[in-house]
Amino acid sequence: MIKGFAKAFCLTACITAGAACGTEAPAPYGVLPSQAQIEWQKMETNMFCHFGPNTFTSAEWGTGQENADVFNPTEMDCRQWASIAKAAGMKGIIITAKHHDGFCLWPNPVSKHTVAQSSWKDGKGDVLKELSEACREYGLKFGVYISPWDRNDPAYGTDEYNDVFRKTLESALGSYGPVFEQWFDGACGEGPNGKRQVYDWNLYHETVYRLQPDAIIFSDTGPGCRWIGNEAGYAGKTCWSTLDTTGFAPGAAPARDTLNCGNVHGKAWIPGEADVSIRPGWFYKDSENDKVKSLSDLLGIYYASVGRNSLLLLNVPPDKRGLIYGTDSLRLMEFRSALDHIFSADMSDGAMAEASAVRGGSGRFSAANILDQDYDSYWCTDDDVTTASVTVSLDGEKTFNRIMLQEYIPLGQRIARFSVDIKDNEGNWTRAAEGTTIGYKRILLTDRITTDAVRINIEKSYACPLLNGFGLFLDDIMGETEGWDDAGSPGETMAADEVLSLDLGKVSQAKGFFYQPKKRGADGCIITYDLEVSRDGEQWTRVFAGKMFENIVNNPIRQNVEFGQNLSFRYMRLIPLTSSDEDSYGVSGFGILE
Ligand code: FUL
Repeated sequence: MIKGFAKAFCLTACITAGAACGTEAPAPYGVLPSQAQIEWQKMETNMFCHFGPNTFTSAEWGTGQENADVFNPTEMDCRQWASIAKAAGMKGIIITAKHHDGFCLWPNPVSKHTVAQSSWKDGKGDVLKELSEACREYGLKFGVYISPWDRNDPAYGTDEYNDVFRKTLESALGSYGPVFEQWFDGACGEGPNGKRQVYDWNLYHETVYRLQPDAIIFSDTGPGCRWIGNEAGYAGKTCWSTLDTTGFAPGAAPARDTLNCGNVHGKAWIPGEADVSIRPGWFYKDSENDKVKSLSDLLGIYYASVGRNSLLLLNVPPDKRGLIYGTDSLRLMEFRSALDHIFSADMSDGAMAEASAVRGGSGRFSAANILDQDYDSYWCTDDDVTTASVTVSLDGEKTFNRIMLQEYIPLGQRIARFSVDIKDNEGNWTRAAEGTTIGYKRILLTDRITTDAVRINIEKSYACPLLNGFGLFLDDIMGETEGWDDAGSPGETMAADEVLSLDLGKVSQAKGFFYQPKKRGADGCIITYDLEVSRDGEQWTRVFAGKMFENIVNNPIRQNVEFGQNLSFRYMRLIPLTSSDEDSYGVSGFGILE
């Protein structure tokens, strides 16, 4: 990138203005990120790997009763995962070291349900060892997901379990080198004894920080970073990195909308992390090999996560061989090359920037700083100036449809409203885009624009604004508009106690059924249910009683449920027992699996 011109302009401005280049930097505003959080935010995209017994049983939530021998990858190669992640531009990998089924991918001495009890590699295998080594080899950071909810551990639901879990953390976090992120799932379901656990979060956090002082602790309330409130990978268009957590805890978090947008003036710095799977489910399933997200899905997710002040944690689940499946790997490569293609040509290269106000008139804080490649140089105004604009004169006419802005977050997140104007042929300014928060990074999607000048207007900021990055890009792959939030939710809305019925017209054979809630779980989804079938509509056979759609609330995708054998019937009815919405549930599909 040629941004030297901007630099030269900065120096000239400083000298000609005769300004005091020694002007002091602004004081920090509000709560601030830690150094570890700043480094974490700069990672931008990481890979998630869901791997464990569910990989082999096609479950989303294992029961914990699976035989350890179920886990038997035939060709596991963590170097393949790492090389793919690296080539995809990911900066780290987080592995499900222990999911809700309790199975540990490393020989955890305090568990009897681990790789050591399996016949995989004669009980001598250790996924965490292999993956942490592969990450080191490929220059990636290594992180772990360790679920406190454990459907296997006999102590789960008793005080004793908190200590078992502490030892589990010590074993996983103390044996494999640096861990950049500890992923805590807030889920708190029943253990094998039918009891729920009262989690000792203070103990867990203290244990993580003792062993990994720089680790970012993820949960739906942080403290290191927060769940973005959905498993579809999108942050709010307004996204504060600050959050109020008083009175909340992991698993008892603020409303999803709050997690999605954060709290303005929130008391803690807990930036958003958007997790989403490249497939419908979190674990690998043969049946989803043709449902890997498209390139434009992934680009949409990127803009809605990284482009909205969040980190993207993209799940790419290894298959039964213990390898990343070809389609997923190919899609990641397409994703990377698309991002490289879009973001390597910055239409603001060679531009000049001039601001309506510059702090102390100093070159140190001049507008040109938004055009250089130095993260720590920024434009800012005097303390009492909270509205200002920066005009960027391009090096000739340029065409773009993505506008990227960065706020210098080490001194706090301040900007609450901004707009971007462009100069038309007659020299008039017209509005091209507007937004609320910026944060670490904001990417605005616009129609294709051709112009030679752009003006950024900071319209509301809680303290003098600081911008350190700006870019203009042309995405000729995904199309022009955002589309992301606009998709409707086709389907029906049913009363919560209404039975879903199906008449196949004649007696037919089926190996299972499916239920598909509305997009993004609109109007609620059925969580637990009974399912009955009948040949004549009079005599009914109950196939399932009190069964649960696993993880449907967080990830409201089509649920395929197999009967375990072929059944012949003409009528089928799904009787909802509980729904995520008290009054209703949505349905966009209900049918048989043939
Ligand atoms: C959820 C879990 O219940 C899912 O199975 C998955 O691991 C997802 C990332 O987090 O809370």
